[in-house]
Amino acid sequence: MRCYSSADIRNVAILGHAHSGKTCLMSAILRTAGGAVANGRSDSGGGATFYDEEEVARGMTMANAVAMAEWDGVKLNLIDTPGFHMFVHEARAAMLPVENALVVLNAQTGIEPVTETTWSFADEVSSPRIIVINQVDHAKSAAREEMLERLRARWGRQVVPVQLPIVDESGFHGVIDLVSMEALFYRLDGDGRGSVGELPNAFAEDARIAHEALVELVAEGKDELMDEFFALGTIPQDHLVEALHEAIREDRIFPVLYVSALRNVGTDHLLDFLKVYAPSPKERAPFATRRQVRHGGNGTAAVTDSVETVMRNVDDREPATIYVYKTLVDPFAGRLSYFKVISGCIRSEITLENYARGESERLVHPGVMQGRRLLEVAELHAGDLGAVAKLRVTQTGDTLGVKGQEVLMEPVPVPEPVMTYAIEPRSRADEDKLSPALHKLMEEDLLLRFFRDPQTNEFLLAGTGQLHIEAVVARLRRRFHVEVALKAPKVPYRETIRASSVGHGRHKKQSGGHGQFADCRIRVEPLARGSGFEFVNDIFGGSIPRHFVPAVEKGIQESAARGHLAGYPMVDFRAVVFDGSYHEVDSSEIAFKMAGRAAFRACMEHAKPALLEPVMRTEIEVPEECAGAVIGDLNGRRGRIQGMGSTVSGTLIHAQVPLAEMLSYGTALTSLTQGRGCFRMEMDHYDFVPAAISEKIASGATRMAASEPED
Ligand SMILES: Nc1nc2c(ncn2[C@@H]2O[C@H](COP(=O)(O)OP(=O)(O)OP(=O)(O)O)[C@@H](O)[C@H]2O)c(=O)[nH]1
Ligand SMILES: [Mg+2]
Repeated sequence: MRCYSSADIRNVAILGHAHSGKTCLMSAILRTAGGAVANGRSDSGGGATFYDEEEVARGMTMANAVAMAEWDGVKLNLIDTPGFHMFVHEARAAMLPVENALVVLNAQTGIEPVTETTWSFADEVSSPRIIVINQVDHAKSAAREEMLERLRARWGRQVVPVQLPIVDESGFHGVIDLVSMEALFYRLDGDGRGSVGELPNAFAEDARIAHEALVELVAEGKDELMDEFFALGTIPQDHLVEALHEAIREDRIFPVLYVSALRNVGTDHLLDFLKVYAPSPKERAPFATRRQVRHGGNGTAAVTDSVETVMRNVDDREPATIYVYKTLVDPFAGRLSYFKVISGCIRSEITLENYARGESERLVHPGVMQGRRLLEVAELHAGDLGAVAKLRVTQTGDTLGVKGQEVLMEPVPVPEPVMTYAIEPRSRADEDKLSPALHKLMEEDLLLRFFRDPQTNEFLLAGTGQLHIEAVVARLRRRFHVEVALKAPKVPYRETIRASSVGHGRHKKQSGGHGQFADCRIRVEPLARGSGFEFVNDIFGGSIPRHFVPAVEKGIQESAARGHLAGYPMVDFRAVVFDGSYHEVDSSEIAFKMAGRAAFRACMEHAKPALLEPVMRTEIEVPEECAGAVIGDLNGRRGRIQGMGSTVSGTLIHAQVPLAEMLSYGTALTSLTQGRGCFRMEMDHYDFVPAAISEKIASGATRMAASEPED
């Protein structure tokens, strides 16, 4: 495999709503460039970038997939991202390693909810955006001008076509390059390579107008180009190419291209476009990294640490630094770490420090990814995307670099999981294999959480929704041969208090030799939502020796973690220890911990404990005629409508709804909208559970308090 220098690399993330055709486009690109496993039509399931059977079975991308295409002297590193809302955080993680976002739209529907979300991810990092309108072959494609109007209404007048699609009675079979004014014609389901032909008369006038609009927009804001434009009525092609490249790099223009990924039309032109106009990693702004600096310690000054920002240019001459943006764990081949070369040059056998984990790692035979295959390369230059097998401790989000040149990249934030399910291993053997298998899956999937319910001792899996957890269960079976049964989802309730109260806890035992003695008085006070837990030591005069106070706090926290009403952790309160007594010989940390627990329990008698539930910020998109029924249903789910808007494909409803009412919302929405609605939700805040419901939850819960272990 050939090595490419930074200037000959293009890193591109493919973003967009579910089913816009991103994976299909990736396959079309790979087929056209000729490097991919040939597999017939570009949409067939086993494409180079479908990672596992779950994705094939469900026909959707669930995690970022990486492949590369060599095209006319450049290497394109492509990251195919999921468009289903449940996995959209992956698209966000894909933005760090790339310099370009290819935003794929479905020609029938245009901008959809996830298009907006992923657009905002690109916006966050000021990434250039190239808009690709796909599925132009479809009979129901929206009219070209109407679609452009919609895009401009949303994203501004920087949206400008650089191509015209040639659609006539024989369908979509060609494109006109609005820079060179050449027409390219394609064979449907062919090799994706167009042949230059005569510009059809019927399109000549449209092409001329569109060319002028493009030239004008590119020239705007550049005095010398404007002068040239006014003097000549146009800009010479080489100036136009250069200026368009610059405008795209600086995010001043969002170019629009047209393809049919399914029929492989327009693909080579898209590749040419990326080669000429998409910025290479060399052209990006330097990465801002952090470095911990130690001051003082020379005998007089105290040692202090501070953090400074270090800018890293994407340059081979800078110290080698890589950022791991994805991990894949294979039961046989082991761990595969996908990385971005932030700076420097990576060769086989290089040893790099993993700063955060304080370990060094040797990169043996690093290479580039082609789907699941690792192709070895001699060198990876600054800005390239690579991968390496069998790192020992490195995880997604870690930075590695040359010893003594410690820097850290800020990892891409991962949202909190919203749904928790209980799972039950089918047999003892399954139970033994469960935890190691899940820990491997969690390395790949940062949103997956695995823990035990302290109340029922059940195994719990938390993720972004039912589909996510079902896919994990299927992966456990297929990849690790672990069988588990999925049980009903759980709501992560919390408990809190509504009133202040005081409590007294005394722990006293006289059994044989040493006795045990501790005594404390505490006060609990409610705090604002989201405050968590605060502890205040208000002991004067040493009624409890200072070194025993942390034990009191520990006792309170342990008891609070088990809740009071229904076994859920208690939050948003302050505990103040203000008095107590001790015994010179019999007092111990354990005794004070026990007294802390007892005092906390005593407080609960008068602190008016209450249950809190998660309330979700929900967005539901439905056809206009279904909006009334959907809102009525939301009211029945204790939902509060926050606002409504209209989108291209219907009505968008914003609401806040308790998670407990949304556990099987997918099914309900499907039947309310005949499958045409979609929704997404994320955690907004915790709120009190209404009394009647709270009583039911409390009476249904297995109380642990009575059987609290004595340690
Ligand atoms: N007619 C037509 N159908 C297409 C085209 N591109 C994709 N499709 C179809 O659209 C469906 C979805 O395609 P995918 O490539 O899996 O879509 P995606 O954007 O990767 O979807 P997610 O991975 O879920 O985000 C498939 O059934 C494709 O056959 C196209 O150019 N024309
Ligand atoms: Mg896909």
